[in-house]
Amino acid sequence: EFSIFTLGDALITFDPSETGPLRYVPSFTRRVGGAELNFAIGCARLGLHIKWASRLGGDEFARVIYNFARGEGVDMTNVEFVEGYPSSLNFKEIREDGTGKTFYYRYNSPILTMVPEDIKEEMLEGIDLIHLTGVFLAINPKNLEITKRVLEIAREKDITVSFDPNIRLKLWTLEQAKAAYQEIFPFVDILLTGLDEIEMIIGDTSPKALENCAKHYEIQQLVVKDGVNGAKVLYDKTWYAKEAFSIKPIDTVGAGDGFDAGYIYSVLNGFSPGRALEFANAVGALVTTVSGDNEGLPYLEEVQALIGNEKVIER
Ligand code: KDG
Repeated sequence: EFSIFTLGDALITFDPSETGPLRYVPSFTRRVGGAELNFAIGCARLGLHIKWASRLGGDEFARVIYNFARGEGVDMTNVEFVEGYPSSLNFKEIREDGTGKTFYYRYNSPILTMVPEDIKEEMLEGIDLIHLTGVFLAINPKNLEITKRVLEIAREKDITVSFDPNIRLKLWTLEQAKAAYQEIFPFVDILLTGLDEIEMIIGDTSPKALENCAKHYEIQQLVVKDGVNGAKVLYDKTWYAKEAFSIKPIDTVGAGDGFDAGYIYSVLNGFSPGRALEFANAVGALVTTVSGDNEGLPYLEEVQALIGNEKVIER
């Protein structure tokens, strides 16, 4: 069994009862979100052992997040409750095409109590891969130090590192994001980025520019996600591409996290680059078919069914 480690903040997600501008939405469904937690749930559903390190508040919502994540099979050993901090909230606006907007109420997240010393070597004992994202970095400038501590231990122990920039311009500026990524990229083996994100970071999406970026930072696999246009990877100086599955999206939030989980599953299981992209595309597509940031994350059989075009017996 492969073991993965991730680190990040969770939110209570409020999904709107109706599509359209948030100001006209009368009611919401209370769910759970957070990029790294979505990734963790995606891994758990695919049968991987996943440790999620985090801090939760001292309120009722914190219990909701804890019980939900634990129920999904996420290893909660490194999750602690901190009194005096309320859980962060995220209200979503969803448009007719399934894309959306995020309205954060995320001012004093419990994860702000985490310090670099909280990252202990033992936490990473037996871990095959560490997955980090830019959301954790965006929450507070000091999270860079925590992330670097994880990366230093990863380097010492020779653990593979994957990273998703997950740019959230509602949490920090592009300049701040770029400065942080510059410090992180040299530690990254697998970069999983949206096409629009890498364009923002390096200002160019031509193959040559991406190849230079991978070379400069010694990134072994540079994966570029482009939604309905599919995904590609620069692997060992060669490009591989796969088109997306055509599926009607209901809620696209969390698709990138699902893609990451699918890609990491594929890497750990030794899939070829083309098969890894196909598998990850399938996970990402399935996420969008269900309302919620992680409810649509598939189990292994569901991914296989989509890829193999198997008929699912409904009744
Ligand atoms: O990637 C999906 C996440 O963005 C969502 O679940 C919550 O907005 C969120 C965040 O920033 O973690």
